[in-house]
Amino acid sequence: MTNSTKTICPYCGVGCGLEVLPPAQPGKAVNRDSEGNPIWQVRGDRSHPSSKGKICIKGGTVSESLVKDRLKYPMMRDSLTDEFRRVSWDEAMEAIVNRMQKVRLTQGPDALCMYGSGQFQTEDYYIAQKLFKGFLGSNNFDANSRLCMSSAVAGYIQSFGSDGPPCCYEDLELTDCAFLIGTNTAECHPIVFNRLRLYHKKNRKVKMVVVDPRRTQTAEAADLHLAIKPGTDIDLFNGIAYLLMRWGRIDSLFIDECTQNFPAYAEVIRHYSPELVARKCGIRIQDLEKAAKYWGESQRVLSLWSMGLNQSSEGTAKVRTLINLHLMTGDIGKPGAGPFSLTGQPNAMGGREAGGLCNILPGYRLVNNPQHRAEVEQFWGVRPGTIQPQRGRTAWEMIQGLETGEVGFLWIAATNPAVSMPDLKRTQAALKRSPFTVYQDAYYPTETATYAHILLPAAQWSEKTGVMTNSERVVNLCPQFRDPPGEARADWEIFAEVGRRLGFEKQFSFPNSAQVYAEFVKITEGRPCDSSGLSYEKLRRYGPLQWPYADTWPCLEGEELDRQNRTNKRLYTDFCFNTPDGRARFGAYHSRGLAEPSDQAYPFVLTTGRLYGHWHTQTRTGRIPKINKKHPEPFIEIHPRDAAKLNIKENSLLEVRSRRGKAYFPAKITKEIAPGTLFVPMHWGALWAENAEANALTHPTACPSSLQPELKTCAVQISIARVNEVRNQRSEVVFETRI
Ligand SMILES: Nc1nc2c(c(=O)[nH]1)N[C@H]1C(S)=C(S)[C@@H](COP(=O)(O)OP(=O)(O)OC[C@H]3O[C@@H](n4cnc5c(=O)[nH]c(N)nc54)[C@H](O)[C@@H]3O)O[C@H]1N2
Ligand SMILES: Nc1nc2c(c(=O)[nH]1)N[C@H]1C(S)=C(S)[C@@H](COP(=O)(O)OP(=O)(O)OC[C@H]3O[C@@H](n4cnc5c(=O)[nH]c(N)nc54)[C@H](O)[C@@H]3O)O[C@H]1N2
Ligand code: SF4
Ligand SMILES: [Mo]
Repeated sequence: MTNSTKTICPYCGVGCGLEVLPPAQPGKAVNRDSEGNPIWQVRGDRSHPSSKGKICIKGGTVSESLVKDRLKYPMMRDSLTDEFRRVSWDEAMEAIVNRMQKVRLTQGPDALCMYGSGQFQTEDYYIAQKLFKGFLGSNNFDANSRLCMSSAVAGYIQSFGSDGPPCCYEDLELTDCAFLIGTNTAECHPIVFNRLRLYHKKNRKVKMVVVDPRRTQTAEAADLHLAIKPGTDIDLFNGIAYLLMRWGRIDSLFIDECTQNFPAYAEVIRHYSPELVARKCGIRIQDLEKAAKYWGESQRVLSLWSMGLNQSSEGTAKVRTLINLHLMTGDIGKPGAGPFSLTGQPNAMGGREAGGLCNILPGYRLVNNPQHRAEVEQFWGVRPGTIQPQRGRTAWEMIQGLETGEVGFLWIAATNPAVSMPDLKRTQAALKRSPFTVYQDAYYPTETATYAHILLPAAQWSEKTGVMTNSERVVNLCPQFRDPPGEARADWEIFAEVGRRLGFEKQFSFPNSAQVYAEFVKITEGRPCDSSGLSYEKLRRYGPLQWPYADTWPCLEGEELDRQNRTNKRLYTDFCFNTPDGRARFGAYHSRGLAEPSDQAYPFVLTTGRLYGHWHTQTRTGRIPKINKKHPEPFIEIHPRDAAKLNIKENSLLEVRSRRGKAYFPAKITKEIAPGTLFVPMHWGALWAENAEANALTHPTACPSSLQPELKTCAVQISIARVNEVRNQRSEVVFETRI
């Protein structure tokens, strides 16, 4: 084979290994997309430890998305009603730096905000933290992980003393019982799911339980599907705990030696009798007992979760009540067992390591910890007290800051909030009021570009070299193998140039991304996510490596790999946690339920989520014919009984209203959804369909601890739309505005 490059897939957090080959191969016709552009060939990398050569439709088609509709040059305009004009990088940078300085002077550093993304590479994240938190004195850096993983982060920190998923993918093939909760793994983490399903099929004793209000493809494969009512996860977990306690199926030694706060937890559990729990969750008592029996009788229980838990106004409590079950039965720190959050985006994990949320600092440190701030200040060589002691604005608080005028400068990069934020009409109105918005993306048009004063063209995966960490803490080097289009530049380079132009010449001069990474790993030294032994050179030589990976580890090929395989696959194998006394904490929580339950006026609970082929707001997958063919149109799932009551037929266009807005979707009548519940995919923003935005309906009420909004559910009413009221089809106007 010629010139193949090993990298990982830039879509989901599974982080599958890819091998890419140039479009032209000897003796073969040049590989081209549907428009005739030469495109790189992609296949699974068999040597990758996480995926062993397997990939899904998204990874397999990613190269088709890299050419079309790219933003190539910096663009600028004075007001949102003007046309964009092409400008030089110099002009764009000067405008940005002038504006930042002016806002800092007149409104203070708290008026500066950056909203980034789990689609950054670690180098991008790190330089953005250094710039904002270290040199501008503003903690207002938040990422779309706020909408995604922040409840998992808060749950891990509160239960274990630190962030960090304790498990690895090998556990999928070592467990006796897997609980999949609020995760449609089959569609959203397909290669993780394939590994588990294969093992489950081969081993009849192994149990798989799926907890999801919908009968998803994931649920289809389970031994037991608990179709709980949305928002009743805590009732379920506490109900399982009740039975395990009643049956004496708890690990008293582990509880005594390795945990704290069990008595308060046991006091809460007393209230969750099977009768009550079955009624609240809308499941049969026998099924609840079966789930508890599976958990109690298994030696090794693994739980996997994703947005069904995290995207909730009690997301942290949901995560912690699940972790409680692991603590109560000692199912952690050993092969095949533990609580395992499936990370959404390809490098949301790296973002957490680099401090990429408004409440954290690099190296799994916390903004509100004086010692952590002092350590980072010293490392960056800034005056003590430079890093603000309070957390910055969350993504939603940036929107609120635009409403009040407190935010004077907003920089959005690698995320499309004009589709993905809750309460979209409010979000869009706030973005419209923004005095100055910089939008740094790889594509044009996107919905958020509509609200930008300056567009900066980003080089994306394949066009820059950087590092990404997947769900199981495996760190991967993603080398550049194509040229960026036009004048596009890597995100970290853009941030570093702003740093230099602001006068921090020395601190932001890096000859290449390898040097950025070298600085980043040093700041993780001695921390739970210690990566100080990693470098580009090592990742090139040995391939993907898992953290923790300290600098003190001997550098012996083969032997070293073997050693690392034995020691760092799992966290907490010594049952010593990252709390001051080394003990994990039980969280004692009663359930509160949905922030916006259904009622007479809004009688349905709407849930939102994903489809197998599309990626979020479709900036990439919407441009791939094979994927569009698979999922051509938005839709709303409704149970046949509800449909019959309202005389709704298959494909009837429904008007769906919440307290905040409305949207239109053709009906898909299916028993996969429970009566009283509806489902719409999140993928169709204004560019891809008219009025089919899931987030026109959702609300921003967030978990008080993680500040993650409840994007999963809201209350709605439905009716059949009057004919011709709205067209609901792929929008044709989109590309008229193409640059
Ligand atoms: N194909 C595809 N894969 C992706 C992505 C994508 O866009 N497309 N995005 C990636 C990202 S960033 C993320 S975050 C992940 C998301 O991965 P998932 O979380 O698996 O995906 P979702 O479809 O958002 O939601 C999962 C399930 O939560 C259920 N749910 C809703 N409410 C509740 C509840 O109250 N309790 C429980 N237990 N379940 C509930 C929904 O019915 C849904 O089936 O996927 C990643 N992978
Ligand atoms: N209703 C509802 N809403 C949701 C969710 C839900 O389940 N339901 N899920 C939430 C979750 S979990 C997530 S993660 C968000 C995702 O929401 P978004 O972050 O808005 O989704 P994406 O479409 O992935 O946007 C990523 C953008 O980054 C650009 N990009 C890709 N690579 C690069 C790069 O290297 N540099 C730069 N600068 N740009 C790049 C892409 O072109 C794209 O425009 O949506 C959230 N919103
Ligand atoms: S499972 Fe995720 S990482 Fe793997 S190929 Fe599919 S989208 Fe990419
Ligand atoms: Mo996500």
